[in-house]
Amino acid sequence: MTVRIIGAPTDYGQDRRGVDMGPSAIRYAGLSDALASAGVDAVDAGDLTVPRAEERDPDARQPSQGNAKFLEEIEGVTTALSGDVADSVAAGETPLVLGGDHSVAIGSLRGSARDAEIGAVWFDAHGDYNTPTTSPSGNVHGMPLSAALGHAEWDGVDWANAPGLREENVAYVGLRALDDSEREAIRASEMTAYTMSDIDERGVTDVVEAALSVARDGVDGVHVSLDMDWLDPTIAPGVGTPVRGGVTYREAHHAMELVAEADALRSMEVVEVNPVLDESNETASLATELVASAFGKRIL
Ligand code: HAR
Ligand code: MN
Ligand code: MN
Ligand code: MN
Repeated sequence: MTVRIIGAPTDYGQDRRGVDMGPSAIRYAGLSDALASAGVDAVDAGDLTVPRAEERDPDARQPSQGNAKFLEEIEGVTTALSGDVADSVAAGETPLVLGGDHSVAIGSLRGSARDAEIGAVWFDAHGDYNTPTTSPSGNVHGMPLSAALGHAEWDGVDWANAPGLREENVAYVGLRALDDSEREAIRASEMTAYTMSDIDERGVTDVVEAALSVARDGVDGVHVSLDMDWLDPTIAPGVGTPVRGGVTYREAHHAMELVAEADALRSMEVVEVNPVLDESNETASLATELVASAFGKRIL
């Protein structure tokens, strides 16, 4: 397997500067060694060019963009990203996108689904299912799934849709922080949602196996989206929106090992690493370890 590393150093999707340094922090933490330890060949495509947020106005938006901040900038970043992801898949590689905040998923999903039907497993504390209308914050990192699924509020925002992704093939793992309208929308959707309570009751093996089978059912491959705030903040402090009660180190590793075992990985992203908020780059370091497990690293 050849993995193409694509850095997306963007922080337009949320309010806390520093997450744009995520790709550097993850590489510095030893990503290429981690991938080598998984036995895959890695090609580093470098970073996308992203204009600095200080030079842009979050409120310079069209009425059609609702509450969504920096939507034009996010269009630029995710359009470039989706092209690179799609080209990488077409070349027979497995793209690994380094965020950046979770708005990059709009580009990863659209690119991964350019010529295919895909599913997605969303490892996250959050639902990321708000729309420009329902979002309490206006931050697009809380909206990528509704955008990719082409919800009505995104009509006319074609660059954000991933037509090859259907709700029926989306599974959440580890949810624990939803807005009220988001909770209702998830309940009304065809997506499958496993919360932290499900992990408490059923264990991580059962939950992740179920999520993977939902995602891979009848599709060409699976996109794995790993938001580092999925993990408990005691082991992953370097994120912009930490939520207590996340998965442990062992649970996270085992979940990623199950991803590798499923042998359905088409594309992956690891997002929300913010080195400014981190402690000695430990969140970035953990990200590299989890990526290695997802790409097949074994203890023995
Ligand atoms: N739901 C909240 C909002 O829409 C918080 C979203 C936080 N999202 C992430 N990504 N950190 O999962 O603003
Ligand atoms: Mn997220
Ligand atoms: Mn999150
Ligand atoms: Mn295991």
